[in-house]
Amino acid sequence: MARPTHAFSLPGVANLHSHAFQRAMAGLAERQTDPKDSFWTWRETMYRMAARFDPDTLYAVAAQLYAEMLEAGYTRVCEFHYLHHAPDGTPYDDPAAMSRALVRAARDTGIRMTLLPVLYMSGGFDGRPLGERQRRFGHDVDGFLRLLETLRGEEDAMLRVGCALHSLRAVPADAMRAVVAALPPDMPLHIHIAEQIGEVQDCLALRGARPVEWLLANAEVDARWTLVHATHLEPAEVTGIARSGATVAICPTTEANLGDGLFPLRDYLAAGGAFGIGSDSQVSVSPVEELRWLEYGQRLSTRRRNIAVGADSSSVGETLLHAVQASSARATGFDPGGEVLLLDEDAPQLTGATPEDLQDRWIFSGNRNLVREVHVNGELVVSEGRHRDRDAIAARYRQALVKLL
Ligand code: NGQ
Ligand code: ZN
Repeated sequence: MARPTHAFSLPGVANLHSHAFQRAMAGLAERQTDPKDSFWTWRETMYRMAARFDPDTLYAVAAQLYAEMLEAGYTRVCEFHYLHHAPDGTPYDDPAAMSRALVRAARDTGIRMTLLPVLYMSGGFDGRPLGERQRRFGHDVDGFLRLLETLRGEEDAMLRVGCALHSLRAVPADAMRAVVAALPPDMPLHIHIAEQIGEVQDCLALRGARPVEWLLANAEVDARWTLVHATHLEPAEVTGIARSGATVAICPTTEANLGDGLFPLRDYLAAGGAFGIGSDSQVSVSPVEELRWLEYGQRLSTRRRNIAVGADSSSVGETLLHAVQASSARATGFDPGGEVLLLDEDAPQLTGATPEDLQDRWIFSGNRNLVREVHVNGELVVSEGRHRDRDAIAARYRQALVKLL
């Protein structure tokens, strides 16, 4: 099918950070168990959910999620995948079984995937061993590199394989160096970096520097790197990331949901930094909502309006969407192009839309989904706002959820 050339068409959006399995717990961690509930208590709930998955349920949940992503306008996803082994830590007969479940979900739904197998080795900066619930995440360096090599054999127009380091907490410095040195030079490399104040303090105490500061000093951070949740930054770290050419993956709805803090977008844009967005914990699966809250967070904290604008445009929607497009190829490893959305020209809130205001109207005119068609790599995967296999995928998801819950 030809690429639509149309006044209401826009390029598809890259989702730079996803943990697919967490789709199954969205909305199920919103009851206070202690007045001090935090990211760390949420993480215990998340680990209980993570322990229940097998390749079949992971496939069903990921397929539902990816169909939702396509309907919302995400056309490529970086899957930050660490549920590698059986719950007790024993590898599956096929050590790549969980990875393959995710790849199959992406292929069946028609979303482009950058699979990021995650290296996860220790339970904290002090090098303590993995906790019981973390065992299924773990690898040694050799086993991890073998997994990457196996999966690279599957690459094609719809699949790229990158590499993820879970966090500085979970990857000792020497393992980080060994893995990075062994990677093909063009491979995308993602890491969770500075999401919580607690990890910034632990990093300072045990490595003598803040996480971003430490990474910039101890790795050749460049355009192949994506720093996820670079939330807590000193001014020198803001300019350091911007100068390195790395992309920051900001996940506004998850960062709000988990009480992380606010990324210093205004300073980062002023420094010329690259960024993209991610749906991360899947409390929202919508590029519109991520971008809107990226801007609104800044408005709430500065008490000003129209913050995310650059030298090229005074439009917030255009600036945000342009930035997300500009970082996409480096962060995902896919060339640009071949992913097109068509917005609903009959939607009342797009009445009289022009190329100048279409992007602002898409992002800032409410919650009705305006995506009518989605084309990925020559295939029509969403039409009339519905994924081509929406009903069958949802039926399988419901069965999986009954098992998981
Ligand atoms: C994750 N998610 O790996 O799923 C993390 C939580 C951690 C987010 N940071 C676990 N949003 O960081 O240890
Ligand atoms: Zn994450």
